[in-house]
Amino acid sequence: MQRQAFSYIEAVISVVILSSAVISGLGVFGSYIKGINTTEEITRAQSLASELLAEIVSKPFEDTVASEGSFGLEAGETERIDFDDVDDYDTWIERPPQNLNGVIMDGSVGYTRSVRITNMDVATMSIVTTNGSSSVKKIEVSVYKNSKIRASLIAIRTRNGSTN
Ligand SMILES: [Ca+2]
Ligand SMILES: [Ca+2]
Repeated sequence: MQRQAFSYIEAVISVVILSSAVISGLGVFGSYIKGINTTEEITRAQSLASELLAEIVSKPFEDTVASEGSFGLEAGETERIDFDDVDDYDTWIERPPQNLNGVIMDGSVGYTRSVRITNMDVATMSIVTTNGSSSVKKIEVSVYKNSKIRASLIAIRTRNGSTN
């Protein structure tokens, strides 16, 4: 009888140990899946950021119809397809990211693309100056997934067209 009692306790202990092993195993598995998701998000975000950065870098330094030192949107420019110079993209936000025709890009639901254009001091290449006041612009494209930053790419554009 006493032996049976021990067996029962042993069985309970075994079940408890098994349960905790399964739970901790699930925890590790959960972290593993989360890690994969984060890596995929970063890869996707970098791709979305570089695609838009390449588009912006390819544009003229400033609008050809505006006076030198212009910054921001010119008349009639409201959609990305209208943008024809680097600073037109300042404060542009896409949620979710779209192609030039406004079609949501594959696998981009939940992502947000935002752009910041800033004039920089020519000599130091680091001090941000007043809009339209210098010959160097910093282009920064950031991509978020569910409000978490997943990629941020920066390019420097100068008035003469060089990105170096
Ligand atoms: Ca402009
Ligand atoms: Ca423009």
